[in-house]
Amino acid sequence: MSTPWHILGAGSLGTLWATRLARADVPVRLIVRDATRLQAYQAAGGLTLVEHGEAQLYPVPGETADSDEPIRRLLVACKAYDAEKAVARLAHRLTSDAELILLQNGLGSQDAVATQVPQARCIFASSTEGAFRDGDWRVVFAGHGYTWLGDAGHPVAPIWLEDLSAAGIPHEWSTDILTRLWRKLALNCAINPLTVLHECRNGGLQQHHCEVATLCAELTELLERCGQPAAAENLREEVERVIQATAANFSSMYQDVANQRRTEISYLLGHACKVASRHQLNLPHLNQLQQRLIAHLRSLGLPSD
Ligand code: NAD
Ligand code: KPL
Repeated sequence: MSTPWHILGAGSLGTLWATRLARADVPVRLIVRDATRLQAYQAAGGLTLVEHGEAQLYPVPGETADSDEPIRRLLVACKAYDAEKAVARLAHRLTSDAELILLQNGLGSQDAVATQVPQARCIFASSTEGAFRDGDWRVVFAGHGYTWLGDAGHPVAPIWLEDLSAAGIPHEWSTDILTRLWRKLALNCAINPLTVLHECRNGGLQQHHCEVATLCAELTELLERCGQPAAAENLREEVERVIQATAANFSSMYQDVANQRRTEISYLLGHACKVASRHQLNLPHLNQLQQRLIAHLRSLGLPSD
């Protein structure tokens, strides 16, 4: 039997991957938070994927971190702020040749996870696929996209990419995954906080053209200073293009705030400001944006980290 995929986190992306792998007869196990969640999961009978309006149930076996099967291949599908703790609970089950695929948005959580599991190979991912939960253990496949995977320290692609091909998960092995993650982080920093503060759709930022341009100039400076010149190229033009192309959408951070969910601010704007200060780079507008966003989140009673 081929190596099983353990999926940590039964949320939107975790379910999207688990169900497609299971559909292709790839062995999959779902790791849920605790015994209570496991009981609820077993009562539901599996994970449901809703695609093109049709729901299909996949009876993926579930377990908790306390199960004792060794883990060789782990998809970490938690939010960035949960990843380090969630992986720490599994560290004792990882084999000496274990590989982790880290699906988190932003930067910072990947290094925190890698420090927890020095024996494992950590592969970073950046995804433009979109999914959301419309019930417990149910996910709607909302936006087709692509997932780039890469390992900054080791350019050879892993053999299990063939499982992704079999499962119809569009992907590409990337030798510049850090550049991709920094570019996405910069886009998210230029767009998402402003949509929260101005309470608008992405397209609403066309009324705040100067503010966006000033942020892009500071983000460009940051990317160049921290050794990511390729991620800095024509950033403002791409931000403007994304604002136009996604004008009718609400950004992911806007949606988190509107649904009173914790945001990933520390791994996006917070990470950018932290790295800037490490490089003694003065970026006043980016820092001010972070302060405004933190104050706004606190005023709503939401975590600001
Ligand atoms: P989600 O909140 O839907 O799912 C995360 C899941 O992890 C939750 O079910 C949570 O209960 C679970 N979890 C947390 N700690 C756990 C633990 N210790 N043990 C077991 N389970 C645990 O999140 P998501 O939307 O799937 O996002 C995951 C990551 O992917 C984020 O960084 C997000 O920014 C990124 N991302 C999401 C999308 C999307 O469309 N949803 C698209 C691109 C990138
Ligand atoms: O990725 C995005 C998000 O909503 O998180 C966009 C808006 C496309 C860029 O910031």
